[in-house]
Amino acid sequence: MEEKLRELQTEAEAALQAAATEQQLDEIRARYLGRKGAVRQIRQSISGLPEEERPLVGQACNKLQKTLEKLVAARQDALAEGQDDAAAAGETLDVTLPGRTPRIGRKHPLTQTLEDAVSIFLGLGFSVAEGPEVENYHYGFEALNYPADHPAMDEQMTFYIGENTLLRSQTSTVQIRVMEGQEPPVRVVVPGRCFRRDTVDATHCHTFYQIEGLLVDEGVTMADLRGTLEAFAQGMYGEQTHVRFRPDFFPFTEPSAEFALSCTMCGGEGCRVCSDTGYLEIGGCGMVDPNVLRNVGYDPEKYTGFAFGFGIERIAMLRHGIDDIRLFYSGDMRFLAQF
Ligand code: 2NL
Repeated sequence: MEEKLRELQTEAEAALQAAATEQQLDEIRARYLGRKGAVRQIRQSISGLPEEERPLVGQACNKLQKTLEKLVAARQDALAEGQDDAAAAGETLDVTLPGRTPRIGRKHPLTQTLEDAVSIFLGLGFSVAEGPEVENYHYGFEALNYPADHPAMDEQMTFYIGENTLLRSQTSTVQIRVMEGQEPPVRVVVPGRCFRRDTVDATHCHTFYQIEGLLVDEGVTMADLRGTLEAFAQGMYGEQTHVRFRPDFFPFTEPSAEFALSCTMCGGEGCRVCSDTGYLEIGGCGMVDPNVLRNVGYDPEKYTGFAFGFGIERIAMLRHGIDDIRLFYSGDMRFLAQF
């Protein structure tokens, strides 16, 4: 029996020495020291031994159990220490490695152009107003002097969320809110996102950015309008730029004009960008219709005003030579990283 105990010890020592993980160590512990382990089995066989051998074998079992418990604990410490070392080795900082350059973001090209445009108007004495993208019929159309049967109000052109709730198709809704809230003089520009049920192509998108301007005071004329737009055009594209007005129609201005700029690419000579016309159509403008002034409680006999509106995408496309509006909304970093 003593022989057997010695063999067991030798075998257990070898197994412990070979244990490489906590899990293996647990298995070995169970095999020798567990409830069904080898030491326990020997203890259970003691009752079958001759009377005089029993105490000796019992003592030997106790000794073996203690020895193995110590060896298991020692091995456990060794393994834990080894794991700490391995973890520490993984965290080593190699200061000779080249650094990782963080990618620096930038403003979207539309944001850049929008901010530059706003900044020109701030320089001309305008302030900035903003308002909701979800509007109602009153601000979207009624206050702007749209007749009840105007096609722009049709579901074919405007996104409706409810009977009386729609996505604004221009930012004029905000100018109405500004005028309702104060007396003249009013001098605001309103940048913002607008929505129209347009089919998406190289020059149209259902979601786009606009800037509209509004100035109402005593004695305001169309010459003030023209001078303002020319100052903007020259600030954006250079001193050589000039403005062309042509008659147009909008429900909210009378008279109304389309405004174009001398071509920013060819200077008016004629090129592909201006389709050989020498001009680029940019937006619309006019003198605020007396009905609109009356709708917000202003006296059209006392006050006159001008207003204009244009898309930011077109301004940015001309600035950077971009020929497809969809690129702005593609999220393609190869495009965006150029600006
Ligand atoms: C265009 C034309 C325009 C206006 C916007 C306006 C606003 C009020 C009163 C009168 Cl509250 N007018 N805005 C006037 C003329 C043209 O936009 O082609 N936009 C892209």
